[in-house]
Amino acid sequence: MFATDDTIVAIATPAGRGALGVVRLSGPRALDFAGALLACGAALPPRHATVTRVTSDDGAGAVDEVVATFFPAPHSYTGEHVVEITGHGSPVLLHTMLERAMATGARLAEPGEFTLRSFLNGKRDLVQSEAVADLIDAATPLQARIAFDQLEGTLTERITTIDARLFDLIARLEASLDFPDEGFHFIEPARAAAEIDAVIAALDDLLRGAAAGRMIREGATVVIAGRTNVGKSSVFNKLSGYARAIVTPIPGTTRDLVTENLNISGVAITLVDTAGWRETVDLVESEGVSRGNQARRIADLVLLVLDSSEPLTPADEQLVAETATANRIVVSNKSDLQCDAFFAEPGSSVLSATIRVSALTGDGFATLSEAISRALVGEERLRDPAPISNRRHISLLEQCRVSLVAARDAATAANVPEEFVLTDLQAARACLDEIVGRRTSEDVLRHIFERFCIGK
Ligand SMILES: Nc1nc2c(ncn2[C@@H]2O[C@H](COP(=O)(O)OP(=O)(O)OP(=O)(O)O)[C@@H](O)[C@H]2O)c(=O)[nH]1
Ligand SMILES: [Mg+2]
Repeated sequence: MFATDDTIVAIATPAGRGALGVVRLSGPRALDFAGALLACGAALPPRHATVTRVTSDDGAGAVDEVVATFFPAPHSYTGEHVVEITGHGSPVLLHTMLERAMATGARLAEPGEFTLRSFLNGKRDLVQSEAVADLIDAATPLQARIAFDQLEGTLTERITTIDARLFDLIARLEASLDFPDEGFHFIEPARAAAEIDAVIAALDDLLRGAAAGRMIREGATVVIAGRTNVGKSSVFNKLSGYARAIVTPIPGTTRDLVTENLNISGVAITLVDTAGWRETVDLVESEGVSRGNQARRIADLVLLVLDSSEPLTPADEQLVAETATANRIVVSNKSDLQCDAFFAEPGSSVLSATIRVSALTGDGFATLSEAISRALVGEERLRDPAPISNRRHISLLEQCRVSLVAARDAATAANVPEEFVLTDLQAARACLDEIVGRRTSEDVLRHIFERFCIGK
């Protein structure tokens, strides 16, 4: 099991120089160990910022002026005694404090160990602990908003409500089983089935936004595809905001995959430019084309670029057909040029659904950006993000749903003993317990907290 009886220490601010740096101690002896460093000793009034100094090794002088704050258990981040010492953000000074605290007996904290302790001490559940890491890792304001909502307990509350309904149902079924001879049912099977259906509906409501939530949390891969010279790299550069990829009038300019990380309406996107699609005997180019094909297959969204100044070619048509079932936006580029021939194409329904842009003038790019975020996440979810976004939670909720469906079917079937219904309901509850961390294996906990930074 995890040890929580010792006192841990870490630098809580990022590596490198900064205006301020924080060393944090947590555990039963946090105050003693901090006191050994500070000119004021352990005389830190609770929850007050105390201006003091860090003494030099020999105790004769001082090495930094700091502000120290003592948060007595249980009213601290970890639920244990915590001391935070804020000094100047010099790596040398911060390491001096760290080493001195370790020499006195504190142990260097593992990644995420402060948050792990807060979880083990019941300060926050597993969903909220994971949200701490998500909040720190957030690359867009939308990601941060979802993480903060989860930290505040919105998802926990939804799960707790569902759990309470299951608990109540299980209690009534068990009571019926306890008094078999009376032939009295605390809950009739049909009533139980209806209640299980209501819980399934609540789960479905939660799961409805899961794909969008996951996309916002994890980010999406958007691949630009098209035949040579349609302006893929030009579109890529325009979306990226600078001339990242080489653009020339020569077909076959791009050979490799070129990637750029962007934030489009709050969605973190890895945008990928690919080699123009064509038959070629050039070894380098054909490797590029094959990498482009692979990228297209794993994309969350394909931007298929066409050149609206020219009639469609067989290569265009083949790509249109190939990407028809993918999540796709057809972009007709070069809208600044004469494009009569293109839009006069007979019978091509694709063309009526294209977004017209000009990578040269920037025309149509606002519409394109909106279309990208809408295709990935949906308009509604951008305004009101789903409460659920983490794969672990989603997969456990799906497992929970499977057990509930089995329980409902058992409740409605003739001659299925109530024990069967109960077993499935208990399995469903176990999934919910695992989400919030009431019943989570040590391995899973280790895995979750490993991704935290040191000092959090
Ligand atoms: N007029 C006009 N020219 C454009 C536009 N977009 C791209 N071009 C030109 O089209 C040519 C090809 O552009 P690229 O962006 O290199 O095209 P690509 O699809 O990446 O080409 P490959 O990498 O060779 O497949 C260049 O000469 C660009 O300047 C546009 O919107 N309008
Ligand atoms: Mg290119």
